[in-house]
Amino acid sequence: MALLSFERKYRVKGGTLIGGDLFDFWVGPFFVGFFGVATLFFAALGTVLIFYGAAIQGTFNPWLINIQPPDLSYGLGMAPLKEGGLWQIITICAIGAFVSWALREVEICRKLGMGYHVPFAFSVAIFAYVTLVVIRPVLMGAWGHGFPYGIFSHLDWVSNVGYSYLHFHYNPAHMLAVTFFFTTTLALALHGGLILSAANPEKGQEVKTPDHEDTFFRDFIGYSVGTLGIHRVGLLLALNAGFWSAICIVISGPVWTKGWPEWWNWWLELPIWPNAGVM
Ligand code: 07D
Ligand code: 07D
Ligand code: U10
Repeated sequence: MALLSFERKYRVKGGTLIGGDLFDFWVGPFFVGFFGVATLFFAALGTVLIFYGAAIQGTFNPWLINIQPPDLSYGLGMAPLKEGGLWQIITICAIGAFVSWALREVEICRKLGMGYHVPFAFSVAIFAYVTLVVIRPVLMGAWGHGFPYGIFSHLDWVSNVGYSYLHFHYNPAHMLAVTFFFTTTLALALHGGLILSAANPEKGQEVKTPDHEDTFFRDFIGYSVGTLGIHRVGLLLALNAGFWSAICIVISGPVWTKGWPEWWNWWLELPIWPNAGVM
C-alpha cells in the first residue's frame, strides 16, 4: 500500500493511554498525543534551563556549556538553583521527556496494533541514564555523584570516575557491556551486508530471496538463525549492551569500592592452588 493511502487508513482515533481524544491528532508527520505534549513541555523547559545555566556560566559555546550537579556536601537534599539545583531540575525534565517519549511510542504501537519492542528497547537506554543520575547517586548518598550536563565535561566525568577505580577495563560487567556493544555492530554489519547483497544483485539478475540468505550462512558457518531470528538476536545483543552498562556503573561504588583490578584476586584466592611454600 502506498504510504499516503496507508496513513489515511491507519490515522484513526483510539489507542491512547491518557487524555482520550483530546490530543489524539497529528501535526504534519508527527503523532502528538498527551505524551507528545508532555515531551515538548519537559524538553522545552529543560532546554531553557540549560540556556539559563549557560548564561550564568557565561558561555553559549555548545561544547563548553557545563551544568554541574550539586556538591557532595548537599547529600540527597535539594541544592540552591545556582549550586546544582538547576542540574536537579534539568534531570527531572530529562527523565520526564524520555519517559514521555517512550510512552508516546507505546501509544503509536497501540494505534498500529504492533508489539511494544521499540519502547521496551528505549526503556533500557532510559534505565542506563537513570542508573547514572538517580540510582547510583541515591545508593552513594549524594546527587553530586551524577554526571555533569556538558559535552566535554561529561567526558571528564567518565574519565575521572574510571580512573578512581584504577582501571575500569577490569570491571567484569564493563567487559560484558563492551563485548555486547562490539557484537551488536558485528551483527548489524553482517545483517545490513547480507540484505543489501541479496537485494542488489548484479545487473540483469533477479533479486535474491530469504532462501539465498539462509543458504549463505549455512554454507559459511553451518547455521542460519533465520530472517526473523536475526532481528531477535540483534535486539537481544543491543539491550544487553545497555543493561550491562547500567550494571557496570551501579556496582562501581555501591558494591565495589576498591580498584577493579583487585576484584580479580578471588581467582588467586580459589582453594585450588598448591601452597606457595610447598612449590
Ligand atoms: C547517534 C542519536 C542522536 C543523538 C545525539 C546526541 C545532546 C546533548 C547537551 C550541550 C548515539 C545529542 C546530544 C542533546 C547536548 C548539551 C548540554 C546516539 C545517536 C547526536 N551522552 N559520551 C557523546 C549524551 C553519557 C561518552 C556524543 C547524552 C554517559 C563518551 C553526545 C547522554 C557516559 C562519548 C553525547 C550521555 C557517556 C560520548 C555522541 C545521556 C556513558 C564520546 C552521542 C542523556 C554512556 C561522544 C564529545 C551519540 C563524543 C559522546 C550525548 C551520557 C560517555 C554529545 C545525551 C555519562 C565516552 N555523548 N555519555 O552519538 O563525541 O550517541 O563526546 O545520558 O566520545 Mg555521552
Ligand atoms: C546512558 C544514554 C541514554 C540516552 C537517553 C536518550 C536525548 C535527546 C535529541 C537528537 C548507555 C538521550 C536523548 C538527549 C536527543 C535529539 C533530537 C547509554 C546512555 C536516555 N569504555 N566507562 C561505558 C567502553 C573506559 C567508564 C559504557 C569502551 C575507560 C565509566 C560502555 C572502552 C574508562 C562508565 C563503555 C571504554 C571508562 C563507562 C557506555 C574502550 C575511562 C560509565 C555505554 C574501548 C578512563 C558507562 C551506564 C552506555 C556506563 C561506561 C564502553 C573505556 C570508564 C559499555 C568500548 C577504561 C565511568 N563504557 N571506560 O552506558 O556504564 O550507554 O554507563 O576503551 O558510566 Mg567505559
Ligand atoms: C528503522 C527500521 C526500519 C525503517 C526505518 C527505521 C529503525 C526496516 C522501514 C528508522 C531509522 C532511520 C530513519 C535511520 C536513521 C536514524 C538514526 C541514526 C537514529 C537517530 C535519529 C536521529 C538523530 C533523529 C532524531 C530526530 C527526532 C527525535 C525528531 C525531532 C522531533 C521533534 C523535536 C518533534 C517531536 C514531536 C513531538 C514531541 C510530538 C508533538 C509534535 C508537535 C506538537 C509538532 C512539532 C511542533 C514543534 C516542533 C513546535 C513547538 C515546539 C516547542 C514549543 C518546543 C520545542 C523544543 C525543543 C527542545 C526542540 O528498522 O525498518 O524503515 O525507517
